[in-house]
This record gives sequence, structure tokens and C-alpha cells, in this order.
Amino acid sequence: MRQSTLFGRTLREAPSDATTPGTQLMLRAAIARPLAAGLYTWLPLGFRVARKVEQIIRDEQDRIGAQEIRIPVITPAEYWKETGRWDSLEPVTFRTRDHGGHEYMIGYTHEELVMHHARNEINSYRQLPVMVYHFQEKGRDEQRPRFGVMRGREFLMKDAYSFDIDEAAARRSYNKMFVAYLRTFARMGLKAIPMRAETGPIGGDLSHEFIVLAETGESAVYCDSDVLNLPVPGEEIDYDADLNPIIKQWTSVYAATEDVHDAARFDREVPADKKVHTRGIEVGQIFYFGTKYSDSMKAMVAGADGAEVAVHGGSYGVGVSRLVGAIIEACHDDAGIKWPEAVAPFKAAILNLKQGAEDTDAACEQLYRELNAKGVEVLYDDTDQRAGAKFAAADLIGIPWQILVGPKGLAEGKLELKRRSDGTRENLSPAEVVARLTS
Ligand code: 5CA
Repeated sequence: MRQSTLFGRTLREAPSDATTPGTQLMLRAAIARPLAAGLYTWLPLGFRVARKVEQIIRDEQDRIGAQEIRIPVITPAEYWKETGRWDSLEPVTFRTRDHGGHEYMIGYTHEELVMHHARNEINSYRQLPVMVYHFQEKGRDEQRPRFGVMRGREFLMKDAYSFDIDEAAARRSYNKMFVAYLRTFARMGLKAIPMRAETGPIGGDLSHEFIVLAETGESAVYCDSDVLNLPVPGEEIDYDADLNPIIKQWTSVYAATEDVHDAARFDREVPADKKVHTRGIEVGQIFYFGTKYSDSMKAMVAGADGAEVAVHGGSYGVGVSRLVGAIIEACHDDAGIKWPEAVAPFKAAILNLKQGAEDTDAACEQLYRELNAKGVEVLYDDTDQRAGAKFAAADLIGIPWQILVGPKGLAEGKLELKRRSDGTRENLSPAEVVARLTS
């Protein structure tokens, strides 16, 4: 893409209401723009990141056999009334009526709706276990929308739901999702730490939050330094094997947020020498809630002995919108964002340091064509800005590789390849740059 055509201007100064470095950078780098409190529009750069985040999540959900569906945003009151959440969620939801007077709410979450489908689609233990998931906008009338897209009133969530015949089977599903989450966040270049959590309005008695460490995060975090170095399971992981050893490894290290800093609730207390006190952002939460929804909604299945039992459920959320904000919060320096390559809006940026000069224009155009032809996503800064402004914009936007094309280097047949993450620079021929970015 040519930067001169990009919809969304980068800003030299952040608007004064942006309180954290991440939210300032999100606005300055033209990732998203507010429409109203807690309501954001993704601009092209941000939308590309959100799509990559979504695709990594989808990949890892598919890998554990979860099946993608899509439930509507607008949800009828009748299902929520079956569980009592029509009343309990009243203060935090957006509601409306149709012309016939029927009541609806914008999904705050989707347990009731998926449970309604499950009771119609599943009637025998032979159909279990099964997991479904969807990506869908959620509406939550947060009292204090803040931190940009990280606490919005509308946001994109991946929510998954598991159905099992009994508690033992449901815990196997929970474990699969737990490991899938470890892999999901690691693939985005993040260190996400699971912590025992409160179950809040979702219910049940087993839950973990996944917290990305970032100094500006909303939650104070205490954790065992060992948890920072645990290896995340690789692609070869066998999800049908017993996952308990992995879960045990990750839950036997103490980790807690300040608001639930009550040692009794955690898997283990940590010796004060190993305790790390930092901050973090909750990017996902998983719940095992047993028969809480299936009892009241009569989602029954016939067991092996023919007797009808209520299906055991779990739900598993990831905040897609929040992740985009959390990645910025976790990956930036004073100059701007440092996108991890897996989620970067583009892999490389071409900076034409002398726009309008025949040799730099020609070299940039050729490089741009060649990289595009080889499938490398590239943003070409073909604007009329002077070199200094282009450097600043490129560092702000945070694309992992910058290719600096200037007359001096070109005279020797060289371009400069700069890595945004650590600032290292190399002088390479155009062919070497292409080879590097396609290897
Ligand atoms: N039904 C369960 C799991 S599917 C559920 O709703 N869980 S949740 O409330 O913990 O939300 C899941 C994830 O959505 C959170 O971990 C967080 O990453 C994200 N999230 C929650 N509220 C917001 C919000 N107001 N703005 C942006 N993301 C949010």
C-alpha cells in the first residue's frame, strides 16, 4: 500500500484524554479513532492488526477441534429470562425493542444463546464432546470505558463454548482451551500468564484469566519469577494426550492480581524471594461452570445408560479488540509502536528519502513491485515529507522492517534495512533485502 493513499493521519501529539502510552500511540499511529466514549472505529492499520490477531486465534481454536459458528449480536430476551440474567445484567447492557414490542439486548456474552442451540442439536452422549466458537461484537455499558479499545462499550470477542457429558470430560475440554490460549498469545509475541480468577457474572467455580505483562496495565500483578520462563507447548502438542502435566506446571507457579490477592484462592503461595510485582492486562478468561446454564435451560443429553443428564459447560473468551491495545501497551518505546511480526499491519515499510528524485523513485517503485509480487506486505512511504518526518512516522507506526532508500546509498547500490524492534541497521543490495524479507 502507498502511504500517500492511506486513510487516517498520523498525529504528532496525542489528544489530551489519552492517558496511557499505549492509548496515545494508538491514536497517534492512526490505529483507531473514537466515535463516542468506549466506541472506536478501526482505521486501516488497526483493522489489519485486528484481522491478524483474529486469524491466530481462529487457527488455534481450529487446532483443538472447535467449530466456528456465528450467533447474532441482537439477542432475544426470552433466553436470558430462562437463566435470570435478563435482570442481573440489566445495568451493564444495551437494550431495545422491535416494532412488535419484543425485547432484545446486544449480547453481553453468549452462553444462553449457544445453550439454546446446544439443547436442540445435541441429545446423546455420542455427540460429545463438542466445542463451538464465534467472533462477535459484544455490547457492555461499562461505567468507566477507558484505556481506548481495552475497555470499550462495544468490542470484538472470540467466545467459545464446550459441551461435555460429565465434569471429568469438561475439565479435559477446559485443559485443551487453556493450552490453546498459551499458544495463541505466544504466537502474537506476548507473554500471557494464567491466573486463578473470580468467575463474576459468568458463574461457576473454576476460572483462569490470561494476563499480558505491561507496566501500564490496569491490574497489579504478583507472580513467581519461574512462570516467566516456562516453555509454551509447540505445534507438535498432542491435544488428545493427558494435558494435566502441562496445566499443573503452569498453575503451580503463583500468580495473582491485586484485586484478588488472597493467597487462599491461588494454586500455591510463592516464597517472597521469587515474587515479582508488576502490572498486566487481562486478554482472555476461561470458565468451567458445570450445569449452571444447562440446568435452567434444560439442555439434557442421554448418557450411556440412557438416563438424561444436564450437559456440562465451559466458556472461553478472548478480547480481540483489547489484544490490539494490549500489544501496543506491551510492545513500544518512546518513538512508537514495535509490532511483533505476526500481527504487524505490514511486514515492511519502504521509506523514499528523496521523493521526486529519479533514482530513489525508481528504486522504490521496483522494490515495491517486487515485494508485492513475492507476497510481502509492504507500506511504501511515497509522501512528500522530508526524510526526518518519514523516520518519525515509520517508528511511530511500528512496522517491523524499514527499508531506507536514499541517494547516498543508492550510488553504491545499497539500501539500509532497519529492524524496528532493536534498531539494528544493515547496508544491503536490493536483492539481499528482498531475499531477507522473503526467507
Ligand atoms: N462469557 C465469558 C467467556 S466467553 C466472558 O464473557 N468472559 S469475559 O467477561 O472475561 O470477557 C472475555 C474477554 O473479553 C476478557 O478477557 C477481555 O479480554 C475482553 N473484554 C471484556 N470486557 C471488555 C471491554 N469492555 N472492552 C474490551 N474487551 C473486553
